[in-house]
Amino acid sequence: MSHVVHSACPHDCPDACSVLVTIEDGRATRVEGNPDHPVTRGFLCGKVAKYLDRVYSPDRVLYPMRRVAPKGVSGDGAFERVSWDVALDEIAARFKAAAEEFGPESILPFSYGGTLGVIHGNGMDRRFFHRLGASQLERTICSEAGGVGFASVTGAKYGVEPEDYRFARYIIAWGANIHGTNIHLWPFVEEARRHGAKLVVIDPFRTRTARTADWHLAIRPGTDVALALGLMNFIIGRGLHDAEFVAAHTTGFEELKKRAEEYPLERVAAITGIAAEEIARLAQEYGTARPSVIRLNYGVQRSENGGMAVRAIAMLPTIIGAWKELGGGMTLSVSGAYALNKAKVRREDLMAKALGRAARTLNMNQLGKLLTDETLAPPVKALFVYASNPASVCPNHNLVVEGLKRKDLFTAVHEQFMTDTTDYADIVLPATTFLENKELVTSYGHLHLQLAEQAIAPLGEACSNAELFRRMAARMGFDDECLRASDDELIDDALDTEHEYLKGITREALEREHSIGLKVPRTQGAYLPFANGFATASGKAELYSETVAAAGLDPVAEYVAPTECRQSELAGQYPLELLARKHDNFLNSTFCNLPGHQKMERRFELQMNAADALPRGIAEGDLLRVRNDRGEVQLRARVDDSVPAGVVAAHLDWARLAPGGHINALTSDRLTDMGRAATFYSALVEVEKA
Ligand SMILES: Nc1nc2c(c(=O)[nH]1)N[C@H]1C(S)=C(S)[C@@H](COP(=O)(O)OP(=O)(O)OC[C@H]3O[C@@H](n4cnc5c(=O)[nH]c(N)nc54)[C@H](O)[C@@H]3O)O[C@H]1N2
Ligand SMILES: Nc1nc2c(c(=O)[nH]1)N[C@H]1C(S)=C(S)[C@@H](COP(=O)(O)OP(=O)(O)OC[C@H]3O[C@@H](n4cnc5c(=O)[nH]c(N)nc54)[C@H](O)[C@@H]3O)O[C@H]1N2
Ligand code: SF4
Ligand SMILES: [Mo]
Repeated sequence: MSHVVHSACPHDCPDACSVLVTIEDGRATRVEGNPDHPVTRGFLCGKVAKYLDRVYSPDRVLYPMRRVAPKGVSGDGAFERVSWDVALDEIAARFKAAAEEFGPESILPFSYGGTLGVIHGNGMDRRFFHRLGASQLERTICSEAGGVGFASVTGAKYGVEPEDYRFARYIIAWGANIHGTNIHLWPFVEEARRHGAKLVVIDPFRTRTARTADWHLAIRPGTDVALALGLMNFIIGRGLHDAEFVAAHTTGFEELKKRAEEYPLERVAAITGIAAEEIARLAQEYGTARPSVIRLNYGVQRSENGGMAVRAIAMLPTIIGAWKELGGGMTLSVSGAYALNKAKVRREDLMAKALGRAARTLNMNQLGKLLTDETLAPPVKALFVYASNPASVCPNHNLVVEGLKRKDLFTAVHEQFMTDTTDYADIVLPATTFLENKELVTSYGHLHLQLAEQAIAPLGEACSNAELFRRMAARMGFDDECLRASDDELIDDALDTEHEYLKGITREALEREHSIGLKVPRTQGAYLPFANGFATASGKAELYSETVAAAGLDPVAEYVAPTECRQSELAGQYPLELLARKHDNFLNSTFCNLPGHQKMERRFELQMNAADALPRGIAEGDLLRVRNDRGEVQLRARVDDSVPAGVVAAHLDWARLAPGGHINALTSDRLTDMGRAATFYSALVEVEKA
């Protein structure tokens, strides 16, 4: 007897796939992409197609564990199995002790993208930590610079939906590895190309997307502001902009025109490393092709000036009026359309109950600093990690490890596997995978809200995030009713809104239909988010922004070189720009430990251009030392055409699996110009044979 359950993938990926799970005798025997879902269209990525290897892996953490060996020691004998009661009692006791001596803000929750689900990723956990009065985590490791930059022009994270890419005739993938990180957009791009669309990729790395594109421009990292201003200078100079749209829907065009004039082709070529003729050709084509769409993913904004880069790029579709046409405009994220009642789910008001005010906010990108800074008051004495692997994914890794090793720091980790982070945990708690949970799943890449049904019972003693924090609340003696809410009640709270985009979407409707399109405004079926105005206070796209000026930045846009880039003083010592990228077949640090997934990747290599390898006497396969002031890593040389001269690239993996040290030992915890986000792609290194 087998049956099929509708689930949805809540991993940190724009595609948020509809997943069909076949169940036989209580065991999941097959996962597939739902053929009826308008974006999933019957296939899954290579990572999740093999998801059952993860769910039923012999390495799953299935019981609570307590450390018996010193921190940093892992493997057999490092932990002993304990009961849930013992584990929760110990956490509660340590939390109470920390709160008594240093106040509850000495406790820090740390979570990110293990699950983006509404109730397990951002639901009961928030309620619990708000009620506790713990420090708040500034969750800006991924998308905040771009989010702020984009909204500074348009007012909200709305954008072209994937289904409409088929209508575009000019597509720019700008810092967007569609093939690797957003595969369900690809069939729509291909459909457009069959109808004559041109695909241009702007990326320093020759990704799979770049290799299959019509044109690849290998831009120098961190110089996109200059390219965008240069393109606008050309477009405005030739009168290719849409004067009518600009007049009706923007403010600050004259200021922009003046600023752009400071970016003539030759100057932009010198900054970006792209030939002047190519910039002119791109401007001419983009300025005249209709409809045109820019897929801007998050690559551009992992640079120190990433907020301004996204702001400048967001002006392009605006000045040419691309937003007016079906298949025209830009997509960074469409998450703004998910107007759920987040306040009701997260209950920030509970902080007042604990503290009489809002708790302080600590930035996740600077975890190492936070844990080692002796002046921080109160200090962080207890850390609760869930849905994240900070000892792998955080920049300035060596400092993170130094902090996690602190003997007086208590660390609890809720995980599916023993990871880099559990290597420093005092207590490890077993977490479910998404097949074991019911969940409300949004997306930052499409407009279909989904309800994932629980497909299988939790394995071993694993429990979901929401259940974990219900249990924690009870242990701490919190009697608030909202801390006992069931998964269904949390879903109902999220859907409790009058917002027009969610009209008629109830839990019952989702249980019946599994996936329901958001009720965004449509004209003859077409969703054109900014055709008739923008979501800013003025209703206009702000090419000149007082808010940006108030943040101490140029109110229009201006190229400011990152502190670590080839034009900087540091470049004398460390002349190469490092891109510490994601693997196409892992999801950040997720899947790195699974043998079947490992087989799909070449790992622990440094990709470099012959122009940089030859003068250093480096040949393919050589063992290399890659270093800067923060750390040193050993990797094997791979000399190929993936990167231009002056750029080297490596990939994120698990620190505990990296034979020559972890790549994030080289990345910086400096923050971006907007949004206080991470700067993974602004790091200089030097390379030599080991
Ligand atoms: N397979 C897979 N899929 C994933 C993930 C994964 O790890 N693996 N991660 C998920 C997550 S968390 C996210 S946020 C999304 C992100 O998805 P993407 O936004 O696609 O993320 P990145 O791969 O960081 O960056 C995209 C591209 O930007 C390029 N880039 C770097 N610096 C610059 C620059 O200065 N200018 C320009 N123009 N390009 C630059 C990089 O070389 C990279 O190819 O993907 C999600 N999907
Ligand atoms: N060098 C470098 N570093 C990077 C990046 C990069 O491109 N280069 N990308 C950055 C980006 S964009 C992001 S978003 C971050 C991502 O950083 P993280 O959000 O930490 O992402 P993952 O590495 O996927 O780790 C998620 C962990 O959560 C666990 N998990 C999954 N589901 C659940 C659950 O339901 N409950 C619990 N308790 N645990 C669960 C998984 O087993 C996994 O170990 O990494 C950042 N770090
Ligand atoms: S990781 Fe992304 S592409 Fe893969 S199944 Fe999940 S949502 Fe789909
Ligand atoms: Mo991310």
